[in-house]
Amino acid sequence: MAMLSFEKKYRVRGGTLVGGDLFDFWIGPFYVGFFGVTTIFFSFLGTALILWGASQGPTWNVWQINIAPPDLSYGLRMAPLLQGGLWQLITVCAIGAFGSWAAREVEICRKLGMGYHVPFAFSVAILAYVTLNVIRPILMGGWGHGFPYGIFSHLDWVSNVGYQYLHFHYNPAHMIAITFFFTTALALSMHGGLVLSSTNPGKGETVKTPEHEDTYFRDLVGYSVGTLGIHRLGLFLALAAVLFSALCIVLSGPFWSRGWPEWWNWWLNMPIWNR
Ligand code: UQ2
Repeated sequence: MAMLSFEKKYRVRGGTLVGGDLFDFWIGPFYVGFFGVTTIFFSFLGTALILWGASQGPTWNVWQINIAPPDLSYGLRMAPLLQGGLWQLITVCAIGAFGSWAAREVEICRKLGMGYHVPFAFSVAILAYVTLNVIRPILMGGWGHGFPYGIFSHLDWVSNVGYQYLHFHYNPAHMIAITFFFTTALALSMHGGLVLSSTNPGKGETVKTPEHEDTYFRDLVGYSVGTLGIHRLGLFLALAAVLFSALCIVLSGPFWSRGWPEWWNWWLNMPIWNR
């Protein structure tokens, strides 16, 4: 079915989570919905707060603009606007915007009668952000443990927190997360390469079928995960990478406050090494 006539067919009332059909309409190609309105609201307010914060700061250099969380002495209380309160409001706007976007994705899934895989995947990304700037700071007793909003400042934060645990690459959950990220890249490059190789055959050749794709990998490694399977595998690998990333940082501080190399002492202390 041609795209334009399909859009006409699916643009029907219903599937909304709140507000009935109050915002149940499209603007050009975009579905609005209640959560489209709240997405716009939170993202505009959050961006305005960032710009106002930058206007109060020492620089307009985009690399150096920084909106920092409150000092640790504020604990989990509200801080004055220019002492981290701005960071707190921007964090609320960010969560409001991300959550609204996820809810809007759910409404579109419901309209189309599709599965919720996309909002589910996006929710895992939101969880990673919330782990860094809400869950871990609460477990550590201070908003000052959140990361600052700025291009270089957030990189410095990552570096400093890494050194705080002496050598972050010894964090076992970090090791697993990296392995999943690399495997995601491997799987996506294999999939992208395979699909393009079968849909862009040489001049004069016909476009190849999924059977060719299966046969290629059966010839090469004795196994094909299949055309649906590769997408299940990709989603699993990507979500596992993000979940282990969230785990590795929430472990650091709330559940392990020494250097990560020291964690491996359980291995050195195993009784089997006694001769
Ligand atoms: C595959 C298949 C695809 C693919 C790919 C494979 C026809 C178009 C890439 C091959 C994947 C395998 C063998 C699994 C690799 C496992 C890991 C952990 C990277 O069989 O079906 O669909 O794109």
